[in-house]
Amino acid sequence: MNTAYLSLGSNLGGRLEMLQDAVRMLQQQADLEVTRISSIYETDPVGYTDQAAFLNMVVEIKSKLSAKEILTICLETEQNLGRIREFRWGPRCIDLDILLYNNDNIESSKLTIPHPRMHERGFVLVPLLELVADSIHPVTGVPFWKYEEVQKEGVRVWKVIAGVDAFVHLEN
Ligand code: X6L
Ligand code: MG
Ligand code: MG
Repeated sequence: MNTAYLSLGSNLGGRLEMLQDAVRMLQQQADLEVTRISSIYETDPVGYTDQAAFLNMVVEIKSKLSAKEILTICLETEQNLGRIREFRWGPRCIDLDILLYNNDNIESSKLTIPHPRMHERGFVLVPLLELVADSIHPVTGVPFWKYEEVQKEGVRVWKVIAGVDAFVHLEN
């Protein structure tokens, strides 16, 4: 069994519903279980800053699938939720990125894991730290908690959720 961490983000449409629908779609996949979720954070946009604030969260999944197969599921989930890629770093109704896959270091044309800049991005790191505070970055060897200093600015807790089941059943 493999453990992976996915970063989810939305800044278009019903942001919370987008995150919920994405987690529901992941949960409905055979051979994949969403085991834990972080709190939901509202985060200032980075990269291209002239866009609406995001909701971001991180989920833990357990699966027998390969990282490549998980990537396909992430892209299909984005498609099913109607993602249209207008321009690089622009607004999106849903984004799913693979952050970690076990302690593997994967470098292929389509996939780089660990996500190369995750430890520089507060909107990724802060929710991830809720789930992996004691783990060590597979490439740098630095414990994740040591990155916490980096970028907590522009990252605010928006909603704390009791668990995966509470989240997928949460009414708005
Ligand atoms: C200089 C140049 C500094 C580029 C930062 C950072 C670019 C992040 C792209 C950067 C740079 C990204 C989200 C977001 C995006 C998100 C929030 C990206 C890709 N996605 N901002 N910006 N949440 N808050 O999910 O991550 S675009
Ligand atoms: Mg992203
Ligand atoms: Mg992405």
